[in-house]
Amino acid sequence: MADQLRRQFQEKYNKHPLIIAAPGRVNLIGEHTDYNEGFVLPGAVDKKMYVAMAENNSDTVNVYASQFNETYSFPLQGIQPVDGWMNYLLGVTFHIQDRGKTLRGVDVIIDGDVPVGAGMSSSAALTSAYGFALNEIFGLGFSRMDLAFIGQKTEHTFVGVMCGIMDQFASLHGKKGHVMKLDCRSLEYEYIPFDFPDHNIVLVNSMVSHSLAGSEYNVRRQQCEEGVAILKKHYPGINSLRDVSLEVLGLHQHELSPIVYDRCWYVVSEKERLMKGCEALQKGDLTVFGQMMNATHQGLSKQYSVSCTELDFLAERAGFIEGVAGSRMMGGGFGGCTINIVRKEAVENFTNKIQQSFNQLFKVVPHVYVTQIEDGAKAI
Ligand code: GAF
Repeated sequence: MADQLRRQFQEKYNKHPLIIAAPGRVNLIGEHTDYNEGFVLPGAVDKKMYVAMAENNSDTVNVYASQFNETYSFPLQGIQPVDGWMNYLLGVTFHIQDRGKTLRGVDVIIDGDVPVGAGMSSSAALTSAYGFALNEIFGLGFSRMDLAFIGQKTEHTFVGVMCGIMDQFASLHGKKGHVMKLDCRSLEYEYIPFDFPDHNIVLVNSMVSHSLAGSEYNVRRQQCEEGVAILKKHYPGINSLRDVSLEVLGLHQHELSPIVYDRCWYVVSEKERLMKGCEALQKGDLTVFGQMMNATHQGLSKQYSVSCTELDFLAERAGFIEGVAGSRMMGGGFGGCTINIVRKEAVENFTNKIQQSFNQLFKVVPHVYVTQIEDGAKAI
């Protein structure tokens, strides 16, 4: 990919670019916990977004998006949100300047193989790669965490998704062969080896693009905040669902609407599940870890209502296929992929079976990605 991009850049702009690769992510467990100040357990994967960039001695950013065969140019001043993929670049450019940094014009090519709308955070990979490239070229001095916040702020203010920090964090901090246990309150994190040579992390794409995700995602976040506001009246020390136990939640069930109660119940139980899951992972116990994943799917589907028929089918069907330790929908939901932990020698059979039965029912063959856990954003 790097050589191809270099050639393409040379042909289009007649210059040598800096090339940054930033990965998409998987999340083993801890879903919809990041914006509730809980823990998450993501890892960066071998599907990446690439940004090739060089200065152009102007005040304009010129972008060519290979995947869409589209070009887009914008001046560095007066940036406003628009509709479309360029919003991610506009947002990052805006927020870097908003932090008092001076940019000059650049020529850019973007490309990548993170499936869009598949819940593998192609957008975080793009904002991370683009921000990382600007940081390098102009010596802006941002840390990886700063770049993650710039990407997150872009989602909030230019895209309108009030996401947590997990995706941007994972794309920028990933480490080959490791998942990251991130405390989304303190932002402290620890690398945990994902050391299971006999197993693969296999993603199955429901082929439903998560277009509803934006608005419904924000609604979930508001419902969690509504629960917190009610509980806070009794316990002023509660600042997020991170501070709530199932016991406290149960005591005040009658004060919460049934929907808000269900949403909070899911998040609080997911928080506990993540801790048990991490322990199991560290002991090398994929059986228990898989049970946690399955329970997460049930919670996301029933109490949190972010699944869909296709994802429910994939998670349930996986449970009947030999060699599968656990399966659940992954990411924001309403489409995208399931994540499955599958014994290596069973992957081929798993792929055939899940594709066949999904195709029978939904008349489309789901894409299957056998992923490796890789390093975060870097120059290549
Ligand atoms: C999306 C968001 F971007 C993340 O911040 C996270 O909340 C995730 O959904 C759900 O765990 O990927």
